[in-house]
Amino acid sequence: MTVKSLLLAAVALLAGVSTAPAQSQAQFQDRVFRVSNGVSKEHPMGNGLAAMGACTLERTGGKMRIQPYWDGALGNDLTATQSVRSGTLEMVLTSTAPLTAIIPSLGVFDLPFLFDNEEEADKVLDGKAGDWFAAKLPAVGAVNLAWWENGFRHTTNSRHPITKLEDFQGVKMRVMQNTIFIDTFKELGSNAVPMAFSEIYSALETKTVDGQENPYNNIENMKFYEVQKYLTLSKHAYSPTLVLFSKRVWDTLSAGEQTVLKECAAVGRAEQRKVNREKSKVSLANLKANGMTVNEIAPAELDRIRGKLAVIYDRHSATIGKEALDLVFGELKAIRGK
Ligand code: TK8
Repeated sequence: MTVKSLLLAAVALLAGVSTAPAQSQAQFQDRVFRVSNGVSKEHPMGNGLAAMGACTLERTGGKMRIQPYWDGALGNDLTATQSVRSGTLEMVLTSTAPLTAIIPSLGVFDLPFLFDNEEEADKVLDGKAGDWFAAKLPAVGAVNLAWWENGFRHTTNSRHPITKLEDFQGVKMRVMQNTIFIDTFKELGSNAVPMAFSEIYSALETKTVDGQENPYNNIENMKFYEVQKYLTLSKHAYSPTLVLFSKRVWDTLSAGEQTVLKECAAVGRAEQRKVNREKSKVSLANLKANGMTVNEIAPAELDRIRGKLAVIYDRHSATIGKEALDLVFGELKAIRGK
């Protein structure tokens, strides 16, 4: 080191300015971030978390570890989210639906038949609309690292095939703890019973409820086929998954650590969506192989059901809010070209 550079370093030191190269400032500390899941470890959420965890270990020289917990061991969507908000839990993978009491505008994703396909969902969630919703989370104590996928929801029950609107009449249907889902299934004529995900299997087994609605992967992952005879391919809603991180913990991390988490959550997103969609096809076949009677609803009848549910949009638009509705429907119009 020349005399000149020594003098410059001394001056910088006195001025409190680090002379270390930028990249070494991203000091990675030994971290273990626990993540709560309602599903079991064989679910594609596990593939996403494995990819995300491999990424964080690689990017931090083995310092930052993602530690999944399964089957609601650390709470259900809502209670685990409350733990994340309080800072007693680092992460949770949760559907948006149970959080609408905290952020009402998320209810837009619960509107029946909002999305027609995954491509639309990805474009809306990964674009300015998804960013708009994510920007609301720090105010309630969370940071959304990325949008992952729960998926398109279908209906199962133990009483009879649902082939037409009238078949919903009187069916006791478990729904997520969400006012729009409760209202939707009441409008169809069902007795909507809000319940946490972890309670579904025993409620179906004891006939406390007749049916429930979830993506194929969840129906298989939780073995609902053991206690449900009929699967109707209603595709009545698409559920996004939030990868929520505790803001209290987030604020203790360096900028470098925060960047690794965000970028690795995006790596996990690609893997989780890919496996979720691949597995969804196999899962439907497995449900049939496990004895479920599967039926589709005729297009004309599905239009009739969609028409019946149009009122849900009117009844919940005020709660969701004009800005969220205009944003999502504006994005969908741009995507669909109409
Ligand atoms: C799992 C839940 C589940 C959801 C439900 O934690 O509750 O029916 O579809 O995926 O988020």
